[in-house]
Amino acid sequence: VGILMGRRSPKWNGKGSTVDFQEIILRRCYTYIRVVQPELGDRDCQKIKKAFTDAFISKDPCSAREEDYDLLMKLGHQTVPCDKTVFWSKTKELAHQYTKTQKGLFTLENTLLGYIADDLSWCGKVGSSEINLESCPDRRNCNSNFVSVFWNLLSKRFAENACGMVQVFLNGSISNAFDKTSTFGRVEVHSLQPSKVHTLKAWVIHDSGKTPRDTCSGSSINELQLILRGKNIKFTCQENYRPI
Ligand code: C8R
Repeated sequence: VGILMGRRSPKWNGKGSTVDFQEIILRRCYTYIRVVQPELGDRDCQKIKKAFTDAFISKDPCSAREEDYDLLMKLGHQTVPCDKTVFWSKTKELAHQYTKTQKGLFTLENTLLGYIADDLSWCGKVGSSEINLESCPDRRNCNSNFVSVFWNLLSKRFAENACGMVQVFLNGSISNAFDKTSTFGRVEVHSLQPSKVHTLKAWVIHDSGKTPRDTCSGSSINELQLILRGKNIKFTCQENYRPI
């Protein structure tokens, strides 16, 4: 053992599936529908667990398609009331604090499927019905991995369904508060429906103690403003929301 029978190096660059993935999604599903959002009404958590697992089990982890998640999206469908959608980019903690104190607001993690999947990792392997605990592909291996395709799809649907005034928390302590390669910049902004969304309100947040690196008058925010102008959606920007 040791030298001749050492551990093989992992196949993929990303970390393996979360241990107890199925138990975790089942438990989170029940917590969500019973405790977090009982208003949502009846959902079949066993079915949701099965649909989620069936989406990737036995499949090539680098060939995920949106269709793989069709049934899961159907079972997890949820509407967010107008004026209540909150997006974020590189400000996850802060956005979650905000939706915790301002009741009724929703980040994607405040919806059932976002809540279930937050911070988890998952993939399978061809020719096996097991979850891969060793490693999963990340962006270095392929774009069409199951985790990326899931978040892209869920984020797209979340933004397409938004209505009224929507908000976004951006990080002013990094060089591009609006990053067009992020999920927010690449997927969500472009999925907003001008027929439903009248205003996007951006909050540019500076970490106290750090020197601000981007502001409402910086060029990245200007880029965001131009995209919204093209869609006929009003844009407002404010720095440093504080009462949290
Ligand atoms: N959104 C995207 N990705 C999400 C997510 C989510 O709600 N929740 C988690 N855990 N993740 P980032 P971004 C994971 O770069 O790219 C939605 C994914 O693995 O700080 O702009 C949400 O509605 C993903 O690769 O932010 C939000 O508005 C990283 O975290 C944007 O998209 C993304 O982290 C945030 O995506």
